[in-house]
Amino acid sequence: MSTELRTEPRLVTLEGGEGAGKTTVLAALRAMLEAAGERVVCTREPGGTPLAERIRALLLDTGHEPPAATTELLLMFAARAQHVQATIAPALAGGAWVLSDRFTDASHAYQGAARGGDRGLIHLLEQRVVGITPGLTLLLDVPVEVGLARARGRGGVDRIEAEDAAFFERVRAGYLERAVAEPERFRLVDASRPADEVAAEALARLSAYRGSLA
Ligand code: Z5A
Repeated sequence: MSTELRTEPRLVTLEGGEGAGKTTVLAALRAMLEAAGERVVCTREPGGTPLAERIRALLLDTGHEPPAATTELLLMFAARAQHVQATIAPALAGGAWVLSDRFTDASHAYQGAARGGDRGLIHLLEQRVVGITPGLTLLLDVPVEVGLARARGRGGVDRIEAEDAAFFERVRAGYLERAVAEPERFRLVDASRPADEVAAEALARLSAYRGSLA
């Protein structure tokens, strides 16, 4: 499907499966950009605005009727629509960098590849509802068993984290498929290594990318 998305060079996204270390890396990227004198907005999906955070709670809560797959998909995009309009677009317009812990690639990987959702609908929603794509996406890739052990070692499992390993294998394959399809946007980072090495590689990737924009 042809893309009608506008690339936002200062929108940088972190993606990966469970326990890949996105949250940890995000803090290092923010520190690097701020030290270089840039303004940075860190955000996450689903979430990133008060309303979108309420949608996140609905999506991840285990204590109510589980959403149907299409409901889950549409709620992810409802949260994203709000996130783009209320947080991301104003920050970019103001000249900030936006670092987002997950964005639309997550819907392709989780709702598309793993859940078996309608890929055509996901592309359509991306084009009509989101309209933008990151300039750089760091995909923190980690074997499923390693990531799950990290995430579950933290305690407290939400509705999506409770899926089985086969689901997360499909998530990983879905992300890798997207990275192969868009090599100019994605940088693959081997996230099975110690946290400081993962952060160092992510920093080097962002630094090189930022240099290429100058
Ligand atoms: N989801 C979706 O289905 N569709 C969508 O469109 C979107 C999201 C946007 C919430 O995402 C859920 O929503 C997520 C995907 C789905 N569901 N799942 N499952 P989230 O990003 O908020 O939640 P998460 O993926 O569960 O985050 P996470 O497990 O916290 O992953 P992380 O941020 O990549 O990891 P971390 O918090 O930095 O690290 C996890 C633990 O591992 C922590 O104890 C660290 O100290 C440790 N860690 C981190 N790096 C390392 C290394 N390198 N070595 C050893 N230990 C490490």
